Amino acid sequence: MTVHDVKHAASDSARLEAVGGRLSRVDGPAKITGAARYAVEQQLEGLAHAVLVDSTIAAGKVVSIETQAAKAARGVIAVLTPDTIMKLSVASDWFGNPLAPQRTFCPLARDVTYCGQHIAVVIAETFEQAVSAAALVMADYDQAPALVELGDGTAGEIISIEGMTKEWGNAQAALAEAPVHLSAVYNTQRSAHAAIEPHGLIARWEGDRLTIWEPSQWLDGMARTYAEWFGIPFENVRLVSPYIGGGFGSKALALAHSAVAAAAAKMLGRPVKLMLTRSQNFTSYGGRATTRQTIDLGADKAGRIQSIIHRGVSEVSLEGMWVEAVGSITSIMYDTPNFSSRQDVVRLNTVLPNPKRAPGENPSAFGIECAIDELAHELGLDPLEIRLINYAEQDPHAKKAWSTRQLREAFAVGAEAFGWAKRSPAPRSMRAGHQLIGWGVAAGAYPVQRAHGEAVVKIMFDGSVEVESSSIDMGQGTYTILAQTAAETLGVPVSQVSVKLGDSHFARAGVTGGSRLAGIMTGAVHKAASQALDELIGLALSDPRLPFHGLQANTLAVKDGRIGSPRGDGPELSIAELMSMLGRDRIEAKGDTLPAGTTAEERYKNYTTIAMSIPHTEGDYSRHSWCAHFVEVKVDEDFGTVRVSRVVSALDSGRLYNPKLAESQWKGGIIMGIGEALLEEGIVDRRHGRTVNSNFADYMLPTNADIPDIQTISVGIPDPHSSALGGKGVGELGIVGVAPAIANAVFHATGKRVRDLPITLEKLI
Ligand code: MCN
Ligand code: MOS
Repeated sequence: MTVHDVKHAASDSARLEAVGGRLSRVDGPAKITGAARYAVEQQLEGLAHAVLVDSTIAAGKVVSIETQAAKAARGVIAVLTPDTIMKLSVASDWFGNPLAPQRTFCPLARDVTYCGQHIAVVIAETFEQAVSAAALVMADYDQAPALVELGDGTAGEIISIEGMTKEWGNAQAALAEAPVHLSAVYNTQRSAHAAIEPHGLIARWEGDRLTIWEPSQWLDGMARTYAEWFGIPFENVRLVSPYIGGGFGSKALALAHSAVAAAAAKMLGRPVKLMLTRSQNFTSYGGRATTRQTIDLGADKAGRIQSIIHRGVSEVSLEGMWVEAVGSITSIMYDTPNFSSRQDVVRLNTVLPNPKRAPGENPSAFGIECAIDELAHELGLDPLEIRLINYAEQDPHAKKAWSTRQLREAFAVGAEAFGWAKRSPAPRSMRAGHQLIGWGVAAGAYPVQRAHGEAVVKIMFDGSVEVESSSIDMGQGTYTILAQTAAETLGVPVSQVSVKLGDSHFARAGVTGGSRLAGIMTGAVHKAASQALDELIGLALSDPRLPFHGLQANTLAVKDGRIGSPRGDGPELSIAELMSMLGRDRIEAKGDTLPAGTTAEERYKNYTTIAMSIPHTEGDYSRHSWCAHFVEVKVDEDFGTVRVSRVVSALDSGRLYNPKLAESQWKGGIIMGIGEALLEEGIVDRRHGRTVNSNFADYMLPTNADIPDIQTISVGIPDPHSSALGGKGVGELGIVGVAPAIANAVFHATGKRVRDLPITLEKLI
């Protein structure tokens, strides 16, 4: 290698490693070699194993629980029931609002509200002994009829969610006057998160200090919940979650099984490990709720929308609240002078549903993006053209300018790459032998959710850099983008940076949800690293023993791990040499993005609740990520089997911190959308309210053979209103709009409009 080659190679790797470079995951080798240790792989002295016993009815009372045989079984330490497990305090909600503080919380149920609810737990010396003894626990029930179906005669209490009502103009009158009408009902199914790593935890008490090893999307929020359950100070709880095998929204909260394990550990004075079985991962916590939405569209003959009336409903459990907000993007996709949207929930004997990747936005897109396709067909317009005719130049609901909206570009670039111009408009007009070919398009959006973040950056004596945050990486790429941010800000190679995440004793972080972590944490690390660098440069300039002292320079720069004049002339030292000459073992800076004057209480709230999240319409702008999916399907004319044969998606997530990882995120979302459109469905037995396909054999997920080549194209531009470094959300955007794009393609292929997901073959033949 010549000097020129070395310099060239250094600048290539600097580009790769800087923010915006396509660096491969820095945690990849640890995962591939097995060195990455997941939370519940922790080996502890004296560990006991807990196995849960679940209700086999969906509604009624546990009259008695027979535990004698289990207690007498080999290795059993204890069998706990609702009568014998310790009672906890009721924890506050996502916003930190206290819930029924006068009541106690029993994590094992006597009054059963869903099938699979935990009613007892067996703790034994080994896992096998606990499994075998749990099978000996027998419960007697007084069974009541279960409420299982959204919108049928057996449905439970209907609650109107007033805060989600959106109205402007006069939607009813405008609909009546519009020359063109469309009215349709769209249904989306219950679906599971299906993360590879199951839920579970290890709980250990030392006096009144609790350590929990548990996969978690929100260490600080979960630590707050444990502290409130057990009435101990927040600081006494430590959550550890260095790697996570997927969460998709399900791992943000401590759940009933978490409370059982922590209570058992306290009662027994031993660390306890509790893992949910694969089947319990379908029944112990909710997936995406079943939804139904009715859409009425009124338009003029040219296809301009005059009115949208939207009514949505989602299922919820008898206790607790989770709203799958199906009207969430209905109000922003198209320009309309008149609009009305309302949301209800229906209480059923089901487990409390959870957020799952783009909760609300995803089913919301299924309604509006199918409806606009139906309207286009009725008017003989191209589905792309009708979207441009109704293009919203500003947020029609908030009446604010978009921060950035590259959706027109997404339509244009996506259509070009897909070859949309070659589409023949009539349904059933494209085929290859026995296969009907359909081309469909749909758009999607996801709001930019923001909050404040905190990070610690340490420059060490040997020139290495450590970044610490209690935020997490469940596969999105947090380790990598934070290493890139620190490396770029400090001017050191990524190989010198180690990022430590997943410990609640590190600098605080809020929930990893709403695709907000990357924007928040790159901002916090950039700030902390800048502070550390300023300190380093300040020391280097002011210390008379150093060669920079006589230069009278007012600043220095660090490049490739070496500090010197920004012009590249004069003396130069490695960071390690500089630290040694300064006699320092580290320079440490804690940076946060909170406004000056933030109180300690607000700070705590910012990280342990979602009460301080900044609305996406704050100030002068409405902030969202945008996308357009173009899909080709092949439908077998005789059998009705649907194959997705091509996907081209153009997406606007603003500036990308790492395009390689962002593309992988988008593709993950698109694959999940294909599963939702064609395969996934949590099937509930209507007689007993029991989930019947609670395993990976019967719950259909897309595998490699179901997934075609997916092309993703970034059309984003830096958005200064959305984050410190100009990025918008990536993680959830990809799934939004996939299912309607596929449904629209299936209509184009077959002439059949399927408005109920998943689109299975019996709906087509
Ligand atoms: N990114 C980027 N440029 C941006 C924004 C993000 O390059 N402007 C890339 C980064 O690699 C970043 C990743 O995309 O690590 C995701 O960033 P962001 O959109 O901020 O999302 P979060 O980090 O907050 O991750 C949460 C999000 C959510 S809410 C769900 S649900 C989801 C998702 O991420 N669950 C996932 N992606 C997942 N990916 C995996 N592998 N597993 C899950 O459980
Ligand atoms: Mo994502 S569903 O907001 O964790």
